[in-house]
Amino acid sequence: MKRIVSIQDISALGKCSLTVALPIISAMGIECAVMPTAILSVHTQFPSFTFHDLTDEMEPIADNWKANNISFDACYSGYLGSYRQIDIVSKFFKDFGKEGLVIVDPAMADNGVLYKGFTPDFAKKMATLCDGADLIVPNITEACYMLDMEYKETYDEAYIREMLLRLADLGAKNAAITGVSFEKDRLGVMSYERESGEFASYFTQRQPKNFHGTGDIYTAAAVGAVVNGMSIPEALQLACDYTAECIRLTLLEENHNFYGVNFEQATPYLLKLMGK
Ligand code: PXL
Repeated sequence: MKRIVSIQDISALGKCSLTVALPIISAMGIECAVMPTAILSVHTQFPSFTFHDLTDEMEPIADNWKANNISFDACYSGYLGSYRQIDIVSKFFKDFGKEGLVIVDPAMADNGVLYKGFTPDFAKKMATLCDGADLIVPNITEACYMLDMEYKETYDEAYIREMLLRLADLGAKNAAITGVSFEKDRLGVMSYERESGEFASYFTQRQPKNFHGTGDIYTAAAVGAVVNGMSIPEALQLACDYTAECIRLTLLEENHNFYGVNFEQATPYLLKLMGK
């Protein structure tokens, strides 16, 4: 069986990071190991939350995995809770990413602003983690913070293409930007492969509302799809379709959560997309 390690926080309630990565990757028939970066009562989009940093646990866990001869088909990082974690994850990728894929989701911002607790300096340091990655999947806001580019609400394809080229210059083999929209009712992803110089894009019907945690769902599904043998553009498409379906199902519920989407009941659709 293939094995992925997901490096991000546990928001104990809130349907993001590890509480979505684990079930999604498991449902895709892949073992999912976890390296928790912090434990929060709820994610930081709630009015209040507790936060317990787990930086000190990460190196001992990695050392123990080394002692136990563990390897991964993919290592992927999401929400990191401290500056030091960026160096720890960078070393982790060097140690464990040689035989597998390295994927970075620099989960730290959306809608033009950084999440609570992050600074522009943190974003610059996160950019260093992209060097050598097989794939990075920032949204537009995260890309702007990492690249020092102006955040625009309205933009054209040239703006996204320039952003992708600059993301690739950070050292990533493939760069994808999520949450891209060139037409009012279409939303999706645009990507760039450095070696071939090829761009790809994929859009689905834009759902009438945005939800928290969708970036984490997107990345988990994309990583699972690549590890299951899809090409990166195919995996980015699958993740787009799956995330859109999660939002659609959420909106069917009258008193739906504000904090996360119905990814659970979209599982049969995810498996259908995987051809299972
Ligand atoms: O979904 C991104 C995310 C992950 N983890 C934590 C968050 C957020 C977004 O706000 O607060 C703790």
